[in-house]
Amino acid sequence: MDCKSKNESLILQLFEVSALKFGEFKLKTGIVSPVYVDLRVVVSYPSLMVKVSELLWETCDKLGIIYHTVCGVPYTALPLATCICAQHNLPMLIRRKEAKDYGTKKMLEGVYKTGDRCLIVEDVVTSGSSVKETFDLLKEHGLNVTDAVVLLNREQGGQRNLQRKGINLVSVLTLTEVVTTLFQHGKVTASDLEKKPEYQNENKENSQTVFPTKPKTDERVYNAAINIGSSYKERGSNCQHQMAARIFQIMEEKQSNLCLSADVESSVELLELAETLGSAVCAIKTHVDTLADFSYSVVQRLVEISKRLNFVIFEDRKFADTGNTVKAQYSGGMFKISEWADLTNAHTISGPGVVQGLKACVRDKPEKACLLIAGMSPKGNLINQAYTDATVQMAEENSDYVIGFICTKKVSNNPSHIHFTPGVKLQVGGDSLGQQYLTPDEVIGKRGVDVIIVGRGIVESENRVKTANAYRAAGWQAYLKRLLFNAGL
Ligand code: S5P
Repeated sequence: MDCKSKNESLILQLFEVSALKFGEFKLKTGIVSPVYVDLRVVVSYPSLMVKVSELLWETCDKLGIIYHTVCGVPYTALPLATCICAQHNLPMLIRRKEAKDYGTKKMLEGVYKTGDRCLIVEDVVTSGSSVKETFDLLKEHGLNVTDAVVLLNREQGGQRNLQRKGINLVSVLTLTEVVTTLFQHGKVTASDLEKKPEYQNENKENSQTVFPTKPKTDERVYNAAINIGSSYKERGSNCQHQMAARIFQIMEEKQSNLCLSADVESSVELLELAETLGSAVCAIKTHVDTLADFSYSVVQRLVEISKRLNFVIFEDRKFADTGNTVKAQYSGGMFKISEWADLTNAHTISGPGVVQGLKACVRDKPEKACLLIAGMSPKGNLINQAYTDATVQMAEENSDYVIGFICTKKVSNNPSHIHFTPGVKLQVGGDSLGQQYLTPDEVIGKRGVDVIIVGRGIVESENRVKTANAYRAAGWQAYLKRLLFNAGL
């Protein structure tokens, strides 16, 4: 079994024995969290305990360090350390939580020499304070401690806090991985992870107690600036426009916030992309004017595929003229975009007339919708904050047709608005013509947008299906992580 499937089966087993629970739980730090991890129950399942200790060992074994001894952080990790030591013939140390008031009064039990290299074992790390206490005690006793291995890193600053003290923390699982896996297996839903308004304030106060000097570590900054606590599902059920509701629903159903930018020159290639990648995406974005062999039957085929594979068609026409002209461009010419595209987009440079003109074409088609361009990805583009603000205002005034934005960060606090972001690749970078790329984690997680638009990252890859699935997974994982952190973990 590879590492990923071992982790997957472990997560499912931990869930089965209620070591992972979803609800509302007050943590030791005072924070109210939707996820509670209680690994104490593992002692009641011997085969699971052995499995956990093996995975802990495999994880730290990769560091290639020889340890003389192992010390578990009391209490849950004690049996885990015991299993590791018994299986790998290593001496163990026991840290006492309180000194005996008789006898030796020792805080550390076991046989060791000054300078012995000791591995710390822990079940869950949140802020890292328990590992730190064990580390301090071992150091006081002259042991050489550089590493700690943990079953679950809750990704709430522990790793960074420990790094600052010179402790390298390695983990078998992260909370994001746990939640993503349980989500994929239908064991947890987005609403299980949502921010409960009643405990937002409580968390705000208590977060100070976790990191008194620097409340927001890099890991926590993930959520903090952006307050989009609701899931796509929740937002979809509360929005008025049917196309917005449909997109939110598709995202939730397909677990995909990926829009493929199918920038190709041949109709055959466009349809092939739609057939092969349609099931992995929530939308396919076209530039039909780049097709050398456009014919209306191609878009009819595309519509048929979109219905079958459940995605929306977004023609990236970027209308920018007077209302009267865009009206003719949208409904007429050889493309007749308003007939087949579910979604299109417009620049706001020419003022609200552009939206009025577009809207006039689809009065009898209330499902059609538009995104306004509130921000752009290329270097040196001329959009500034005032332009963005005016664009958001224009969207608010046309909510019967405008459902969101093209942007590079979240621009609107209206939860019905969907933020689509182009300029996305798995690695940051750019092209020779000014395009700039950010990662899914950056735009969904840190900048709070909803949909990643990916073109060449997928289209130019060797294996488009595999790559599209990698983008889909990255986008979805960033969304789940954002939900988790917004919930105040
Ligand atoms: O600011 C923008 C707006 C858009 S819609 N920057 C963009 O790149 N786009 C479009 O997204 C662009 O026209 C292209 O179709 C896609 C990005 O493609 P990629 O190959 O660079 O991922």
